[in-house]
Amino acid sequence: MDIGFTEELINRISILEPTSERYMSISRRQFVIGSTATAVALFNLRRSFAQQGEQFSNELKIPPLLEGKPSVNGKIYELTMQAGTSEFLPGIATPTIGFNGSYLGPTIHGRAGDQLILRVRNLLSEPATVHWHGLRIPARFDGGPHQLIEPGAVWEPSFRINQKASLCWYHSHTMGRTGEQVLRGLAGLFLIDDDESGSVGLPTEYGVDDIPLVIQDRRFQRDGRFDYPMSMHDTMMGYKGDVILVNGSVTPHFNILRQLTRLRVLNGSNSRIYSIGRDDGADLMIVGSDGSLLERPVSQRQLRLGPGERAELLIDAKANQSFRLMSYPDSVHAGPMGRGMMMGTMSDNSETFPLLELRAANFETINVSIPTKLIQVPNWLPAKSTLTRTLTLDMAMMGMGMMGRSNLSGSMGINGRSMSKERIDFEVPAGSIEIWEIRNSTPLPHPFHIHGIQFRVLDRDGAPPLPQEGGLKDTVLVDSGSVVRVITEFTRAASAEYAYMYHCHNLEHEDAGMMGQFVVV
Ligand SMILES: [Cu+2]
Repeated sequence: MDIGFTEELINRISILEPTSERYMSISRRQFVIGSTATAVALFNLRRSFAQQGEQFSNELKIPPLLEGKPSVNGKIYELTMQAGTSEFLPGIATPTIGFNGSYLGPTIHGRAGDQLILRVRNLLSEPATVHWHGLRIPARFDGGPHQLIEPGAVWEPSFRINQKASLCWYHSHTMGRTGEQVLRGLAGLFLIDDDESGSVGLPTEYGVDDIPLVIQDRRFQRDGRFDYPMSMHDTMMGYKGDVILVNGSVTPHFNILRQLTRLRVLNGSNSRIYSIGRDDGADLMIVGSDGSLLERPVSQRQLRLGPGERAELLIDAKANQSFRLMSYPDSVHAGPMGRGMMMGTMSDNSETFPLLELRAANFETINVSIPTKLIQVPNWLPAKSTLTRTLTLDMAMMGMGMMGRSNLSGSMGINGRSMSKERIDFEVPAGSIEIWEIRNSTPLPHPFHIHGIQFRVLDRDGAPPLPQEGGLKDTVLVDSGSVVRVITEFTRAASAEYAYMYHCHNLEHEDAGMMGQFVVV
């Protein structure tokens, strides 16, 4: 087993040579990798798709908006988890699962102050949970691993939205099976509006000039099924696909209808980190993070987005202009081990590939002004914090010696312990402000997520947070060897029965035990 992992890793390193081609679809790269008959067959399956994909002939799917039905107790949202098939590759049916459809789910739409009732029905043949990622709600409604919905059962959490306008999301959080269930389709968006965000001059017409983008990567087997083998490599590095889906569409295009278009991007992938940029040399204008808008727009060449993170972009287009959103190789190399033999390929995010083509129609270009000020982002003073809590992300790597601590029961953990549903890792006093210092002692980057709260990033290795991190966040990338400090106030209750989770949002790492539980009392 040890040798197998090492050999596989070395094989990959020799494969992932830099390419001089401007675009090289990952599918073609896979062909270069493939030497067995199976790989060639896979390539043949994909070749027509890859060529078609490069013309971006698929129109971007937009998840339907789900509005709540008014009732005396609040707005009722009906969600049904169901199985079906989806056609991602032409003429090929892929078995998938989703909410109110066969893949992904509708975009739940609510406003700050709304009382919601979410009626979640499970028509799958397996138990699942639904976690409301980014929502500041009591833990008993949070949908963590303790809140299994059995086949045929209905779960009906009810809570008030009490947070900033933002793009949150919902997804399976089933113990040990989150990666697989999200991969098959159990995820959707949760869009929160408020008066403040509606008055700053950003586009707000969903599907017209306010466009959600759920970015995911998948591998397919020859028969069309998703390939999720959970090999040692996939567990350690996280699952990486070679076909990109945006809202379930393969290499799609979107027709820009207005001069200003807002793109709300969710990295809904299991483990891939995207470095998003435009292929026409223009900067990206970033206006929002996970849990709020930023205080003012930020221009950057690229936007690095880890699994579970969101960002809002503003596209200022000219008529008849066409360009692509790309993902570029991750500029942050792996840790100490990565700098030597691994040449930065340790994290496996080294490819360049297109995500989406944006085509501006022949609209009338007028000088729409871009807002220079957005919102006041809530903040907490470090001096008000009562505790700094250190959380060290650890992993054991077979065949490569132990990374981090040595007493892990699974292969991944936090502070030397793998996740156990039976163990509460710590208690946070209700109403207290705490600084959490997240240390990464592994050779891989980890997107760290805390349930039930939104935080501010205080610093990265002592330096100020990235400009794109200036809004509220619930998930933050912590690179190998790095220390990231976040601060927040814990206002919502969590009992031992339904604790809050904190974990790596690389779903393979989460399923392998890089997760813990805390209560707020
Ligand atoms: Cu991780």
